[in-house]
Amino acid sequence: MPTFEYAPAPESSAIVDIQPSYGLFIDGEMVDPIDGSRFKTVNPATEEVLSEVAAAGPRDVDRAVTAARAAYQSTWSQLPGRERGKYLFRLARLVQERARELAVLESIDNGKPIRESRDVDLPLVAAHFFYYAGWADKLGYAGVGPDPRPLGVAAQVIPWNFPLLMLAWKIAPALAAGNTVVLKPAETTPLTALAFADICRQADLPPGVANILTGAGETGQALVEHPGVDKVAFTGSTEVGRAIARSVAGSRKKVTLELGGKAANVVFDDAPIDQAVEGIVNGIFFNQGHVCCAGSRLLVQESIADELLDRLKRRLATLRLGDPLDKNTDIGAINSSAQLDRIRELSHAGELEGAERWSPPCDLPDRGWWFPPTVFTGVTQAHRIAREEIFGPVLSVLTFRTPAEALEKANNTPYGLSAGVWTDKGSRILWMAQRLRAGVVWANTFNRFDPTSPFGGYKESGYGREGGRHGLEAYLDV
Ligand code: TAP
Repeated sequence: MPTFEYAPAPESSAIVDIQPSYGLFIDGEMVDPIDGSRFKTVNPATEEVLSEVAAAGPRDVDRAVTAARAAYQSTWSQLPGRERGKYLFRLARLVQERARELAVLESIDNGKPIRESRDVDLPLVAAHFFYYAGWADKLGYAGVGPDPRPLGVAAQVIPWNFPLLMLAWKIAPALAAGNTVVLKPAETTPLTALAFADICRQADLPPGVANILTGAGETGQALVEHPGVDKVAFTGSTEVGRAIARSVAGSRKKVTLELGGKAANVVFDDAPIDQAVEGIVNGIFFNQGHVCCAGSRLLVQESIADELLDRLKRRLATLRLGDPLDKNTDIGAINSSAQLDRIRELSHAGELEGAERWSPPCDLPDRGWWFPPTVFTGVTQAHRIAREEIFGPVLSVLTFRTPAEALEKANNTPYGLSAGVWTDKGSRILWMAQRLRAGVVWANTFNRFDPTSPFGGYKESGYGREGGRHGLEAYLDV
């Protein structure tokens, strides 16, 4: 097969203006942290320091929660829904207007390819604000009673894999429902949340309605444990989710947890193979596999396994890894050296346990944090790489003979966030979908998101739903 060389097509970073340092966004203003602590945020593709960002301490958390409470009582909860909706529409339009700048900033701070931040993350961010803007004056029709009330102040903690998109998933429904928020972005990806703070000012959002506190895990902990908080919304690892659930147990706080996953992507022998190969690639190599609902376990029917793996490997050899700002790039940088260590450690465990490791020929850049697309075959259900979330571009392949065996293997996981089914038969899709213990089941596609669709997990993948009208319920007193 001929291979084509691409000339580099770098997106310019001139559109972003990264400040040498940032404060905290509290009560509509950027302020310095009380104890003056700061940390660095780094470009994972180059290891260059991008900026120094404030680390919020307990007193800053208190200031932010107090500001959110005051804004809740004096303005936000008093505004008619249609007025709140106007602000949300304004935020949505400003996100769209500044989409290119935000996409470049996201790729620089996170390492994800510009193609993805530009074509997936940013359109979905705007879509979430538009969608929930439309709900703000229709809460009585959300199916949770005729006159639902907001909860108050929401503490929101998000991870680094989709920084601005997770912010949108959290802030848009909370504000539409009449709550005010204090949000903590992940330590390694604070910059787009800080750009969003600027958008809140541009939109003239009343001070204190949305507050952004940068910081590490301790800031998140102080925020979710603050007694002035009415609602906790967390997306991140199962381990931290458990600690949060324990810390708020017995309090009046309402909690939603969106945690990890180990999704099965199940390919039957009657599946359209080329489409399935694209779905497998999108399922696990999109966003470097830093996706909670990634299709990290491929379950393929034994009779087509050899052919499917052949085609998959040929396809993987065409993926381009490198500069996240190059529009040709398919696989960007791993977000942090800590995450790279974890991916390496689990991949090494896969080899030690006897699975066969394969990657296409792939030059890794000298600087930055990178991991090539990797496939493990000969994986059994007992292997760590079949059970633990790797959160990287690593696919574990298992085979099955019958639908019942596929189902049994797919459900044999402590997680339950998502799953995929590839088959020509509608009846089989329905049979599988009814039996798979997963919050989202994709049929002949994978990793599709829409603000109208609820998303969330079973078992160790957490509880509560985000997205759709179900996502409103989590922010309403019902
Ligand atoms: P975590 O280490 O859990 O971090 C998530 C967020 O919680 C970060 O902002 C983190 O701050 C903060 N945090 C850390 N310790 C905390 C504590 N004790 N109390 C309160 N907040 C605390 O996860 P991660 O490594 O960033 O993200 C990867 C995980 O998130 C994966 O397991 C993935 O599956 C899951 N995830 C799930 C979903 C959904 S929707 N289910 C979506 C995306 C990611 P620092 O960044 O400073 O550590």
